Amino acid sequence: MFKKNQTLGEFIIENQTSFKYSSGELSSLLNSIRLAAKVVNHEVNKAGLVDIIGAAGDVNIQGENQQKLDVYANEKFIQTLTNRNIVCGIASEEEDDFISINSNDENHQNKYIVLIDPLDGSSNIDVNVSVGTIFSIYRRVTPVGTPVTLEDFLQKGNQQVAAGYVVYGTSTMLVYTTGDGVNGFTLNPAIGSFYLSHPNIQFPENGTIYSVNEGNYIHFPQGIKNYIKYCQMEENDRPYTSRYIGSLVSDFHRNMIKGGIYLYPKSSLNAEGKLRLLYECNPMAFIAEQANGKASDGFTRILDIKPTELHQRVPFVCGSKNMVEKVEEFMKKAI
Ligand code: AHM
Ligand code: MG
Repeated sequence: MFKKNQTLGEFIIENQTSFKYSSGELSSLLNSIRLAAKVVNHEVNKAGLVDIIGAAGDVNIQGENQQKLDVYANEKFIQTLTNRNIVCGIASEEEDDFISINSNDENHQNKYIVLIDPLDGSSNIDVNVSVGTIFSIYRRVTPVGTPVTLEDFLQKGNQQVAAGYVVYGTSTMLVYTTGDGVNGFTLNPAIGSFYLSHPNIQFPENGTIYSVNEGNYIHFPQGIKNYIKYCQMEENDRPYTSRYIGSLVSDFHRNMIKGGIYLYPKSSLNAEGKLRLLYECNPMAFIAEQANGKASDGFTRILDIKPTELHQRVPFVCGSKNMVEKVEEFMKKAI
């Protein structure tokens, strides 16, 4: 139920009983992500001042080391989750290997693991364009109290218990799902609290926006080329509008609200596409499905792909249901 002026903290507590494994543990975990998001947001907002207070790698006038924002965000999320002692493992797009937490402590009862892309689209920071954080939460599959293993992280996306993103845009928003719809919260920077602003977000079934890096057109598979031409054809509600920020979270967020499709296909340059299955595609696919949208690699449901490695890449097509199905139709025809 939509309550006016409800904060994210209140929403998490109120809804924790509807979660199927009902436990305060997931609530604490979401609360730590909320905290890390605020810390990162503060730093991202200062990005334009970098030349004044010191460039990445420099020492600023206060004698503190300046860090690149993606490294900073990575550290902040890992630090918050580790300090609060609520997860047993973390994998990050910024780290080569997963991190096992308290792996030598037999009394360690934490069940959840987190996968995170701490600052996606970070090449956009220098030009003051929105970036985002993406997270994904699973229950471990190995026994509680033992060190986590790779097996805990290589679960299919359909096993996610929660996923979300933070978009550091004109306003900062946190959008997440625990498998019971998608809700969005907007940060009030004066108070430092997130407020429920977008309850029960739904992808329109059809859309008129397509988001793809068309500069790579020549390298795309024939099915994708045909779909792009279809988007540009004058017929019914087409030609569609083309919008590509080059920041997955922002492109996805706009498409989910207005109706549209995001595509990062494989190409003759990137044999498996560019986006990472575990840190980017699975969480966005889970959110999309929870909002009545769809996510596919062109042929297969993203959430049904069995991962084989931590940093695996997959082609990604995600957005309004009917648009994604259209792409799948074009892909099948072009085989
Ligand atoms: P990153 O994880 O290195 O930031 O890359 C992911 C980003 C996405 O946010 C974005 O949609 C895509 O890369 C843009 O790639 P390109 O510049 O090839 O279009
Ligand atoms: Mg990324």
